[in-house]
Amino acid sequence: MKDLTPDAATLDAIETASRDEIEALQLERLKWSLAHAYENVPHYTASFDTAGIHPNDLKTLSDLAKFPFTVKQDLRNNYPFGMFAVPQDQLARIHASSGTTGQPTVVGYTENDLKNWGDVVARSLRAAGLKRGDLLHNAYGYGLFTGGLGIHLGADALGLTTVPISGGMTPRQVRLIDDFKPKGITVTPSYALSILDEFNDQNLDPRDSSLQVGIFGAEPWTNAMRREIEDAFDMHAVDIYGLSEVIGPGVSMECVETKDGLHIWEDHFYPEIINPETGALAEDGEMGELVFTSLTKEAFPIIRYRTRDLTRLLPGTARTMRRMEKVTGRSDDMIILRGVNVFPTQIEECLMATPGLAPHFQIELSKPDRMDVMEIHCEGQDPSAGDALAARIKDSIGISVKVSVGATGTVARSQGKAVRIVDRR
Ligand code: DLL
Repeated sequence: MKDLTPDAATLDAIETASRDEIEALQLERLKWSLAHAYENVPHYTASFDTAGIHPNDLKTLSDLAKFPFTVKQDLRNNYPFGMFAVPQDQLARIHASSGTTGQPTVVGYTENDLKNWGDVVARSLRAAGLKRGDLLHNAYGYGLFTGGLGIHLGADALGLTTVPISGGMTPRQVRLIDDFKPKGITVTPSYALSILDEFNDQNLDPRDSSLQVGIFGAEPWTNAMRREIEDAFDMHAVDIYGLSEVIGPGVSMECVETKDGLHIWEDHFYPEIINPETGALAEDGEMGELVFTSLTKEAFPIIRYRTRDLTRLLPGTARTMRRMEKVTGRSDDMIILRGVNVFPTQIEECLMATPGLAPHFQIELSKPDRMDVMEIHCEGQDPSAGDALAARIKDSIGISVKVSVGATGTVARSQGKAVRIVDRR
């Protein structure tokens, strides 16, 4: 793999600013953001008033903990445009996330918001090793999902040549990678695996492709999966994180030179970690639920939003901004099996460590009598690899599961976010 470390002279000044400088900027912007939300969004006026707190009460960054949380249900209650802080003639764009419960979460952007979003995504793509003139194959879905158009904005801002292929039509994905010779690919890790299979089906060696870096996000994936993908494509694999409610992709990004977790672009998004049960603030380094407050967003300011994503905050390395560890999973995706908490990423790690199994998997939960049963569907040639996986899971997670090893293609493939859990209980 080539060294893709970006030239230090091309970084934004704030990426290497001192902690004092970063915190001074955050405090100034946080005051603005709280006041903006309070004055323009009835939900925040009411929630701050109920909590007996006013934006002027924020004197230091740690005072933020006195403000109420915002949760997904608040956005649902204000569907579709009730959380917007600007009149419609200032709205340049709307996105929405599909949501599992039917009602989408709607978010909006002003021209300025789109500019800032483009800037943080450009910063992210640069951290992955891309620069002006490089060709980018953007296979995140275009449309209401923030992935495709969000990456596109940043690619434009950085001066890349974008192939806006979106998701789906896998044979054509491979064809265009082979013909156009992109340096980078942006795609969910699970869809990257489908593209990988298609390379093999077309008798093309993915290691011979032009790709030098893959920028993977929108769903959890493990370091074991990183090694698998890096080895299969002979390219770097780096992690990009974000969520619609906060802006979309580009909230945080892993640097290609360190691959040690994701630097949060703290000049636009203020992170906190809380204990998900009590809501109490956790120290940096402690695991918990990630909470974000936007510092610059005009159309859709978001205050102390509970992401339900589990991770911890770590000090800066390649950049001075703090890192978040690779997300283990969402609290919603945590399975409690006969008293043991399990995340799909733990299953992924075990699967990757078991020889003879392909990296595709789906977890089926059922309750044939009174006991919960977990069955892992995966793929391989040799059914005995399934026993090895079950033994490994028993050993490392402590739960007994059924494993069924099917032929290639038996596990549902994703073209975007993978569906890891099918709950039939
Ligand atoms: O998935 C934004 C995005 C697009 C990020 C493309 C990266 C690349 P939503 O559809 O609103 O937005 O889903 C957000 O996806 O709360 C996490 O649970 C999960 N997620 C996103 N990135 C990662 C990641 C986009 N790198 C939700 N690792 C978030 C783990 C991720 N989970």
